[in-house]
Amino acid sequence: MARHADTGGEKGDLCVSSSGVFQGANQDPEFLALNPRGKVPTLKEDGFVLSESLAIMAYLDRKFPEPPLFGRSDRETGRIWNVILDSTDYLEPIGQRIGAPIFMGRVAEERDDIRAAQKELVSELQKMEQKLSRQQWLATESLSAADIAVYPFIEVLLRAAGKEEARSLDLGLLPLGETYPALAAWRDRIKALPGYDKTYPPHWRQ
Ligand SMILES: N[C@@H](CCC(=O)N[C@@H](CS)C(=O)NCC(=O)O)C(=O)O
Repeated sequence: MARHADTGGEKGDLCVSSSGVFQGANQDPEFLALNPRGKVPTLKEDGFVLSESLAIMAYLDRKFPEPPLFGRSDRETGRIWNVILDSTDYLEPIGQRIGAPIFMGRVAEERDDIRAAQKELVSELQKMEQKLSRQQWLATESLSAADIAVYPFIEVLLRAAGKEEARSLDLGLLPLGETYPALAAWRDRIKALPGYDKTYPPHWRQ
């Protein structure tokens, strides 16, 4: 079950349990002993166990300070957290209102709420698009924890948009570059990072 992954090649390797999570391996007693919520990522290092992706990122940043993921100055750190919290408090819940019904085959039942969430999503994505048409990364002049935290929300949305269930919704997300060229270019920059392939969920390749 344990799989080796890393944070982009520059922060050193860590061991996360990820393969098999969607086949139920995260409910193994061995895994639940590490993380009773049965969630990935979960990090184990010489008996030290940590869950929650942001906590793991903060830990790795402290352990491998170069390049810093949480900023080189007070203002950078503030901006990075601003982007992270904007995404966890707003973008992620909006994305879930759209993605969950698609993945769970409940589009017909939840169509009204999906439509409402779609409007909110467009507003969030347009803000990102405007920002990324002026700068390469979301919070600072180089890759930061903000980009790493936001990226999976975008990727899950795109995966949902590609599902048969999403066809009737006209989400306007595919191809991303047509509506959001700067966001698409940012996504390409993330995908080109060293180690990206190792972080890609194995079951998404199937
Ligand atoms: N807030 C957590 C979310 C973790 C999470 O939801 N992980 C998902 C995969 S992205 C998971 O483990 N799902 C398996 C399950 O819930 O059974 C974090 O950022 O680490």
